Amino acid sequence: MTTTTTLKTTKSEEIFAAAQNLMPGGVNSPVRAFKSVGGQPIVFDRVKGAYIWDVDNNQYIDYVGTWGPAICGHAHPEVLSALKDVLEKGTSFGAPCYLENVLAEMVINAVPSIEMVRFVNSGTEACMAVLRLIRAFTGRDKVIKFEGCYHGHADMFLVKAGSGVATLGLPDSPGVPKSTTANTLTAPFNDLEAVKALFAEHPDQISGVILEPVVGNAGFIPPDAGFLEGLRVITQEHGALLVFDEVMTGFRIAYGGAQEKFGITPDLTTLGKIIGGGLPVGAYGGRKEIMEMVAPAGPMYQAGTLSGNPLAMTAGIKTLELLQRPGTYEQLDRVTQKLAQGMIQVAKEAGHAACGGFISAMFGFFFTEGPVHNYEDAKKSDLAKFARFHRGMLERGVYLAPSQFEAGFTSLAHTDEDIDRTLAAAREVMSSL
Ligand code: HOZ
Repeated sequence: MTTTTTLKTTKSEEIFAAAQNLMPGGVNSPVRAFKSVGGQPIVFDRVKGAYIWDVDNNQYIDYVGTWGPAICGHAHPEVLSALKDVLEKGTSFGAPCYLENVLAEMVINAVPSIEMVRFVNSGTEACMAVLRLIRAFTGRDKVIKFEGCYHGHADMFLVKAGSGVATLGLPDSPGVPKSTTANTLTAPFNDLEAVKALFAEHPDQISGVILEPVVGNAGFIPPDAGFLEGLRVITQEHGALLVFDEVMTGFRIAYGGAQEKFGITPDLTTLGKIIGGGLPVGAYGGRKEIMEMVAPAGPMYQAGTLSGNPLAMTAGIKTLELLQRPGTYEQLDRVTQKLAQGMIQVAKEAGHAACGGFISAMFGFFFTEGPVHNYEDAKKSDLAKFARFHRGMLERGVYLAPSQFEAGFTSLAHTDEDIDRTLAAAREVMSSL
C-alpha cells in the first residue's frame, strides 16, 4: 500500500499525532481514519462550496460533503446568514420552538410516508428509536436488516454492518450482548427469497424490515428492479412494518427521497444529514397511527435535550428551501452522471476491472467487473487498488471517502470544471496503479 505522499501535510501530521493521545485513534468517528487506505487522515481547517482546505492550506475538491449534509455546497451563504440571525436568539431552548413546526411541515410535505415526525440529533438516534417503535407497534421483537447496510452504531444494528464496521473489517462489536442481537436477522441485499425464508422461519415474530433503499454504506448499491416492491408486499402479508433508512438518500436522490424516486411508500422513514444542513439532526416519521405511539402522545419513550434545537432547524429549513428551487435535481443528476460515468470510463481505458453507478447526487464505483448487487459482491473489489487510487487522488487535490465501502456525494456547488479536473486526476492515477 502506498503511504508516501508528495503533499505537504506537516501541520496535519503534527495535529493528528497529538490527537492520537487525546481521542481513540485520533478521531471522533472511525470512518474519518485512513486505516483501510493507508497514510494519515488530513486535518481540515475550512470548507466552502465544493472545496475543503487542510491546515497546511492544500485545497481539495470534496466528494464526502461531511458524509452527506453538504448537498448545497459547504458553508452556503444563505444557510450561514440564516444561522447568524437565529444565533442571536440563543442556541437551545429545551422547549417548543416555532422552527420545529416549519421543518416538520417541510418534511411531511416532501416525504410520502411521513404524516408525523420526531426530530432527534443523529441518524443513529433516529434508527434506534424507529426500531423501538416498530417493536412497540407490532408487539414483536425481531427485525430484519441487510448485510452491509448501516443504521448507526446502536447495539441491535451492529450485525454484518456496513460503513466503518465494514471498512475496518470488524465482524461484530465487543460490548454488544448476544441477547441484544439475537433478534436481529440478516439477509443479503436484493435477495427477496432470503427475506421470505426468514419470515417463514419466524412466523409472527418479525416486527419489520429496515433497509437503506439505495445502499451507501457498503459502497453504492442500488436496488434491483422489483426488490423494494417485493419487500412492500412481503411485509404487508406478514403484518410487519417496512422502514426506509433514508439518512443518506433523503432529499438527496430526489426531494422526497428514494420512496419518491422508486414510488414505494414504507410505513416509517429515518432521516438525518441533509435535514440538518450541517448541524446535528436526525428524524423518524411515518403514519400518524404509528407515530402516535411515541411519548407523550403514546407510551413508547424517546427523548432528547437538544432535539429540535433552533440552529439545527434553521440550517435544515434553509437547506430544504434551496433544494426546492427549480432545476436542482436535474443539475445534481447531470454533474454526478458526468463524474460517475467518467470514472468508470477512465478506469476501463487504463485496463482496470471497474463498475459503478449513480442516482442524482450519490455515486460509487468498485474495482471489480461486477455487477454488484450486495455486500458479498462489493467485497470482491480490489481494496488494495482502491487504497492506491485514493492516495493518488488525494495527492492531486481530490478528497474521496477513505473507504471502498462508502458512497460518494456531489453537491450543487460542484461545477463541470471540478468534474473535468477530477477526471483528469483519475486518468493519471488509474494509469499508474
Ligand atoms: N454514516 C456515515 C458514513 N457511512 C458517516 C457517519 C460516521 O460514521 O461518522
